[in-house]
Amino acid sequence: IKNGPCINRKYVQTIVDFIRERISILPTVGIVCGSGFGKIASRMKNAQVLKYEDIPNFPRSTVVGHPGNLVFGEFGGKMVVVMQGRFHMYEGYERQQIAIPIRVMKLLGVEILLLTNAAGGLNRSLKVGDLVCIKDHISFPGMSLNNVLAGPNDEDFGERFIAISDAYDSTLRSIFKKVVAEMNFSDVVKEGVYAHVGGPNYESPAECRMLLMIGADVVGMSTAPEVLVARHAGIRVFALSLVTNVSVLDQESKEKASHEEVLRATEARVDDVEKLFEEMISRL
Ligand code: CYT
Repeated sequence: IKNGPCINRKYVQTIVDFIRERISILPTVGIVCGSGFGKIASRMKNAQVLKYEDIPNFPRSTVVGHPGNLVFGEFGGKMVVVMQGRFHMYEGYERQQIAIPIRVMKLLGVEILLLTNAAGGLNRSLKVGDLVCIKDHISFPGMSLNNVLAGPNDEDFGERFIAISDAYDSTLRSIFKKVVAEMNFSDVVKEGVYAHVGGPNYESPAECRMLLMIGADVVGMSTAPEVLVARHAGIRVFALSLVTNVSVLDQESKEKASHEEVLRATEARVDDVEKLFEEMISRL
């Protein structure tokens, strides 16, 4: 196992100091925006923006649909920081670098993290546009020593060995479900297991059949590493997948996944997610 940069307390503190010198807002809630979800921040009040490229030691966004901004502001009556654009290992980052923004959030004071992602729908009951509240995950990189937490452990953040049986906070899921029912979104919201794969290619039909067989409902290339870093540091987590395409299980099918399709599907649902999150945050 290679040691990438050690994302220890000192490394993260330099970033936090840089942010604190420029931003007066002290966030308690963090949001990570998946592909095309950057718009979630559009209703924030008194927003202050830092570009990733202007923050020393911070990774850069390289994927279309991931603008690369940290936005601070008021949302749902709370102080919030939004990551417009996330990092994936397939972009070439050392796996430890995925931890940087989450540890920055921790030192800024974030206690609750909401994550979004674009995902393929494996479960045949899922349709494009459905939202899946994640209750558990299967992470192939996580299980195979491409785990974001592998490497020297910084005890300042958390313990070496952590339980993740309660990673997806049941109280936060209940609050979300209540908001969903009250705002009449019940018919498009489900709950399920997220399979995390390395990417960057979309999954093959045989891979999708396997994922379905082992108990996954949706599949994507993100979220699980950030969840692990957040749980390691004691941040409570809520994660939501948007089904941007229905996974192809049959080689003979003419259907094909594409990033354009993913961004189109997100565009159609991002305002709804923004409203649900705003209401959910107001109840935290
Ligand atoms: N797969 C994926 N859609 C997919 O089918 N990894 C993201 C979005």
